[in-house]
Amino acid sequence: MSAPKQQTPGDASDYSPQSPSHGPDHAKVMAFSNPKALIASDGAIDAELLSYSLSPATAEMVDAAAKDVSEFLDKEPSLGRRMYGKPAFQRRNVKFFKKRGGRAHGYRYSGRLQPPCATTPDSLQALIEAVEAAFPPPFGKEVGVLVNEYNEKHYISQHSDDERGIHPGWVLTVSSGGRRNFVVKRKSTKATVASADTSLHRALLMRGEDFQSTYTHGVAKKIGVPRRTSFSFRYHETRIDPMGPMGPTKPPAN
Ligand SMILES: O=C(O)CCC(=O)C(=O)O
Repeated sequence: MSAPKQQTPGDASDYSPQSPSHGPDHAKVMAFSNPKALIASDGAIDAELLSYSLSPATAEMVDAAAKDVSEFLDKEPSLGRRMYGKPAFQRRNVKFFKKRGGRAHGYRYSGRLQPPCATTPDSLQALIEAVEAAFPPPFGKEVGVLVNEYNEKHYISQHSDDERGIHPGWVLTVSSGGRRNFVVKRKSTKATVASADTSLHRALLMRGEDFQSTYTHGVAKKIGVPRRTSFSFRYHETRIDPMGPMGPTKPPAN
């Protein structure tokens, strides 16, 4: 049997959102509550997919932020490389945001650094603050958010979020709009281990130091559904250490 894993920030001891300690009904007002494991850790592998309930106020905040960020997103931005002889571009609209006054450099994925948007709308600022209050980042890191907006033909291929500059054991994806399936597959077998309807599971936490090395996740296209916006919150380093342990790995194909 393998030795118990060492705890890292974001491990089981601290995945419960911080709750106000007073008031009879505090569960009702908690921004994120009632975590349910859609994928459970099995003892040897520290990797869980947890679905959180959103409070009504948080759900409203997410929907407002989805509307407010749309104008700032890069529409199907280039991947800066060619595939099958043609310029490759991302099959969705994207932008990285940080909290106002924050120091996150940006989000490095697909071999490129997405710098933070110069504007963080009020609704998104409130949402980042709610996430930070519920899931306080470890020392030296702060919450940043990659927004992905999908029309019915948009998608994100199966991939892992194991690039440098982020904490590898904590990624929270919060959804607004059209119903999609957030699919998690085991890397070794390609078997699907979870397929979460994002209109029912609006806040999904990929937690655990083995999650990204064990699984891939992705969202397939779905014709006929309304636009969906996702907010992928991560704990970002406030500077990127090129010698750090989280070197770039295989990016999503698009
Ligand atoms: O839209 C989603 O929920 C997935 C986003 C995602 O996989 C990512 O930002 O890496």
